[in-house]
Amino acid sequence: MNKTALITGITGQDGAYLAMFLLEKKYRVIGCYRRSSTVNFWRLIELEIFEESNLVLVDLDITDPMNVCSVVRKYRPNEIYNLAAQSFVASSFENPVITTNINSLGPLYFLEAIKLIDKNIRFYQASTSEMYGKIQNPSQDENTPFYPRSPYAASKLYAHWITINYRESYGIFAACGILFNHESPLRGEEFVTKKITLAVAKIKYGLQKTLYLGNLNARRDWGYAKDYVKGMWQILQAEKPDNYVLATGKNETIRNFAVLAFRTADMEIKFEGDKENEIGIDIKTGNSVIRIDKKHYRPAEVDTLLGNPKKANNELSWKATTSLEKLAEIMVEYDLKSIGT
Ligand code: NAP
Ligand code: G4F
Repeated sequence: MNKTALITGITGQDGAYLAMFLLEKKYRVIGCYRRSSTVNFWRLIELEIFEESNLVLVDLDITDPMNVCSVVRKYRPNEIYNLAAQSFVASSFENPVITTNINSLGPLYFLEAIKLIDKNIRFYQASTSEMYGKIQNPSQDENTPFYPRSPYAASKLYAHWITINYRESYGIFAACGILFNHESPLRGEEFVTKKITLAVAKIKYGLQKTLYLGNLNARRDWGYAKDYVKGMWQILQAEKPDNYVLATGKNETIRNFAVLAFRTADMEIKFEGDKENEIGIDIKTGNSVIRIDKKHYRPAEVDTLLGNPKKANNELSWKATTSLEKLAEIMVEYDLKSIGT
C-alpha cells in the first residue's frame, strides 16, 4: 500500500518542493496549511501539483494542539514532516512570542499526538543551522555546540531537543534535519537571496533603481532547496532516528552572492566605500545599484555558517548537487522570466 505523509507548512518553499518529491514517489500527501483571508497556494500551482488527486489539503494551525491531534488521528500518516514555522529570523526579534508558540510548541503538540495516537508514526523536525549562531567551531556538524543568536534560533533549539527527548523517552522515530540555508526560485521574497535576484530582474528591466541591503559581510552556506527536501525524506528512511546536517560545505558572503546574481544578468558590480557607506556600482552604467540601509541590520547577527555534511554523505548517501553559481543562475533566470512577461 502507498504511504501517507503529512506535511506542515505546505504553502512554504520546502513544503511545496517536498510535496512534489513525495507525490512523484507515489505517496498520498496530506498538505497542511493555515487558513488566511488570501489564498496562498501559488507555489503548489507553480509546481503543477495543486490539482494532484493524491494531494489532500487540510486546514491546520499548528499552534492549536486539539487541531494537531484530530488531524493526526484522522489521517494516521506513516510520516510527518514538520516544516511549518515563523521562519524569518529578522521577524523573530519583533515577534518573539508568536515565533516561540509556532516553532517550539507546534512540534511538541505533534510529538504528544504521536505518543498518544500511534508511536509508529515517523516524525521529521526542521532544525536549522541558525542554532549554531555564534559559532563554536569553524565548520559545524552534529556534535558542534549550539549558541542561538535570535528568538527564532532559540525557539528552534527547544524544538530540536524536545524531538530528541521524545526519541529517547518513548522510542519514537523522531529525527532532526539540521539544514543550512537553502534557496530556490520559490524562496520567500524577504530572504536575502530572493530579494537580490528579484531586484536584479527589476533593475535589468528598469523597474527598480536601487537594492537596499543590510550586512554584506555575513557568510552563508547556501544550497538548492530541491536537493534538501530529498535529504529530509532520506532522514526518515534511515534505519534509526538521528540528527543530520545537510549543507554544501562551502560558504560565501552576501556581497559575493549579489555579484554572482548581477553577473547572470550581464551586469558586473564593483563595490566602493565602507560599512553603511558601501555602494555597489554597475560598471557599465556607473549607476549605484546596491546601497546599505541599516534597518536591515539585526540586533544580534550570525556572522558566518559553514556546514559539514559528512554524516549525511556517509550514512544516507546524500549530497548537495547544485553550485552557488548555478543556484544564482536558476533564481535570476526565473525572476527575469516572471518580471519580463
Ligand atoms: P517558509 O517558506 O517560510 O514556510 C513556512 C511555512 O510555515 C509556511 O507554509 C507557513 O504558512 C507555515 N506556517 C507558519 N506558521 C504556521 C502555523 N501557525 N500553522 C501552520 N502553518 C504555519 O519556510 P521554508 O524555507 O520552507 O522552511 C521550512 C522549514 O525549514 C521551516 O521550519 C524553517 O524554519 C526551516 N528551515 C529552513 C531553512 C531554509 O534555508 N529555507 C533552513 C533551515 C531550516 P503561511 O504560508 O500561511 O505563512
Ligand atoms: O536570507 P536571510 O534572511 O536568512 P537567515 O537569517 O540566514 O535565515 C534563513 O536560513 C536559516 C538557516 O540558517 C533558516 F533557519 C531560516 O528559517 C531562514 O530560512 O539572511 C541571511 C543573511 C543574514 O546574515 C542577514 O543579516 O543575510 C543578511 N542580510 C543582509 N542584508 C539580509 C539583508 N537578510 C535579509 N533578509 N535582507 C537583507 O536586506
